[in-house]
Amino acid sequence: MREMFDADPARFDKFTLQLDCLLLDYSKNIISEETLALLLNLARQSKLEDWIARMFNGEKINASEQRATLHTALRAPDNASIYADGKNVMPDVVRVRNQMRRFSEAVRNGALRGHTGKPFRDVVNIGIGGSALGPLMVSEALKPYASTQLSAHFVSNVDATDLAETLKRLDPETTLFIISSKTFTTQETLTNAHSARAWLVQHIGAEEAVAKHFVAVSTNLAETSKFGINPDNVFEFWDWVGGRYSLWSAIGLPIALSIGMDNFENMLAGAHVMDQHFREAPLEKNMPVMLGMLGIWYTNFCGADSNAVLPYDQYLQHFPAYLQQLEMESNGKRVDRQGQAVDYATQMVVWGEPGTNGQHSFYQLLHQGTRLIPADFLAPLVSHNPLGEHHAMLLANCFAQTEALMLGKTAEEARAELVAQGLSGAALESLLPYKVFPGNRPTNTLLFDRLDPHALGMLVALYEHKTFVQSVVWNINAFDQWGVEFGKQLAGQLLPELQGRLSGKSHDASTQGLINHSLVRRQRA
Ligand code: G6Q
Repeated sequence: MREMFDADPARFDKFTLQLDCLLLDYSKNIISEETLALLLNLARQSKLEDWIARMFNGEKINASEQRATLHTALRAPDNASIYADGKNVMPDVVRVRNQMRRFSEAVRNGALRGHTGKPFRDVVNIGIGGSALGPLMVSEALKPYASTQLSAHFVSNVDATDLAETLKRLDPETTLFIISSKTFTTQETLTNAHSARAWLVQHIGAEEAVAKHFVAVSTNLAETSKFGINPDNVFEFWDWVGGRYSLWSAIGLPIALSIGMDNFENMLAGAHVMDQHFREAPLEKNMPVMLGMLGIWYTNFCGADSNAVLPYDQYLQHFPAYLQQLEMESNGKRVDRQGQAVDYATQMVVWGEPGTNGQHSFYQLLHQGTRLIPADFLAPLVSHNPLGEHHAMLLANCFAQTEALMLGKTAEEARAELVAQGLSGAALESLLPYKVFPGNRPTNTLLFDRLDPHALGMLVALYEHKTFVQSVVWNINAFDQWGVEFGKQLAGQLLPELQGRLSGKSHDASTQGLINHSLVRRQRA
């Protein structure tokens, strides 16, 4: 890369894309113009343009579940017409958007209150995976826009600690629960929901309180009414919204409650800008296509197996975890669309932490480890907290890291530094190898003006579409999740044995040993 930058002063201009408030600099990648042209040929050969059109047009591209994939409809303007199964989905989308607006405004302005007449102060979202990670990530990211009157909490884990530690600090009279579950059959969510309900009823002393303190977001209206949730308090969504693509639907209700529906809709509008761009821009000017094809380059041509996401923004602290689900659940697949096992690598492991914290821990491996780890650096140009020199320092660190990863430090440069520090002879020679940085480590940099709802919407949609681009090239279905379903199926099987109610099924020696050990030790403990 050093040589390519030296040879071409226009490299930054050639290898950047700008859309609205978002700049993607992909010039610090191990690519030439020829590499890019070849990668785009691969995208064309994979019929990427057709697949993009098929997704936006509501075709059932999620073949193993026989479903359309229309999260893009959730951020389309009210007057759009988008069809799934021959039916325009927009009237339903708009109906639920309006319901979210009415409800969030009434809670926020105190018109809607708890059983004892007090306004709500805390909202607890009970949901897991796609019904939690998106709202959690966005609520944190857009904290500067959040109401100071209403705090959002997220309970996911079936580990009672999650619920108990959350409820410990809350007043039942002013707490609103949102049970978020597409299927409304997920063990963790229903267990937490029942325990939350018991907590509420016990503290308020009235079963009727449930109607005022519980709402649900689900596609399964039969199960929500079985739970006892008033149908007026159920926010619907549809099977063409995948769990990990659902934050734009009523699954985003905790976001709307926290930042208000206007801000929520600004986020939808940002995502829509990215949707239009993805749909219309030629491949060579298309941001999600570029990010996706660079990922293909490192995965399938350079042998990389992990991808770091490094937001230089504390508000984006949950963004890597969110992307982990988005990308790894979507493209962590080994069988292609024809049901054949693939003989090439698919999704990389996604991981990351906010900068600058990561610089003081795992960046060592990025700079001097033996692995190739492409990394995405993200940063806002303006901070919501303009305090002294902080933001300039943050940006300086971000840019300095991508520069150092690209340039490295040659033996000659390291030697000159050591000489300048007064070292010579054997002392210098023995230290020298440790001071050399190979460089040529690839990064993308994504800059946005500030982390506002619009920019965040663009950013999330960018990664959604990047994920789709890669699935097309890998010829896999990004929208099913049989591995997650498998976990759900396993969840209930062992329970009776651990409770000592059943000693049925024979297990492998390890699993049986763990069960036996637990039965004995749990009783003693
Ligand atoms: C998302 C996944 C998964 C799902 C959770 C919760 O794409 O399918 O993370 O969101 O398992 O499922 P429910 O919303 O049905 O409770």
